[in-house]
Amino acid sequence: MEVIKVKTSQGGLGKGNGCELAPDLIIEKFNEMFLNENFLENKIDIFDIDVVRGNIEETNSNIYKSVLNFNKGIFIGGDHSISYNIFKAFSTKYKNPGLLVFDAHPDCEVCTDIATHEDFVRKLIDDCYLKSDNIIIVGIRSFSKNEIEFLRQNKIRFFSMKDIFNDLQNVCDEIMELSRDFDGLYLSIDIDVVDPAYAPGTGYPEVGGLSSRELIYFVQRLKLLKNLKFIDIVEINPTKDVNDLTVILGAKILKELI
Ligand SMILES: [Mn+2]
Repeated sequence: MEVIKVKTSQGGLGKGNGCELAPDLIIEKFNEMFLNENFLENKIDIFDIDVVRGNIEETNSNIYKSVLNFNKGIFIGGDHSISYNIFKAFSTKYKNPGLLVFDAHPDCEVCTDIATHEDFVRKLIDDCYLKSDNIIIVGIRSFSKNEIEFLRQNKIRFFSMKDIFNDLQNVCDEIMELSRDFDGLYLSIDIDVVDPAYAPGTGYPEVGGLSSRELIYFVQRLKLLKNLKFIDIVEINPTKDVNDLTVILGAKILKELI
């Protein structure tokens, strides 16, 4: 499997500073792990996207151009704004591309000129790279009025943390069913979907989230989807981490995904 490092926090509005350190540390922990839970020893080929310090436009255009070269891959960020350009490139490859996002937040704030980690989902829709029917958001539990209005107006499907708590397995069944409709599926995992008790190393910790085991459960099922082509893991911030727990969780997710 191709693993692509995207070492930037330029779209993280300051809160993401430090996320650029995550890819190298995650790979380091990954390399210390043995078999995954399916008893497989999985190998990865590592690539790096060229990040231009202090120049988000150039960084973004490098992300877009580099991603066009991949047909499958796991991207390790980085702040969540990277998903904008990765998905934009991904969307050129499919007739009916879908986005499945795990996140504590909908990332649907009113858009800025350049995508940030607070508005990339809305911007993908506004810029017509993503149909609002083709997005599923999972695990949200913190949102602004603006964002809920946007989700409702655009009839965007979401499963809140409350829905998941009530019925984890059925929610997962439903997500699997919905995800099969797309000819290409992109899975984006913002680590803040996990409870900060398990994943403290992130910019906007939100209590009441998934346990690490619950996220692993989702990941182990979702990876069985044949149309799943692109994945990203974002918003891990080693400078805010405790005992490397969040970095280790990132490495574990990577291990289970391959
Ligand atoms: Mn996010």
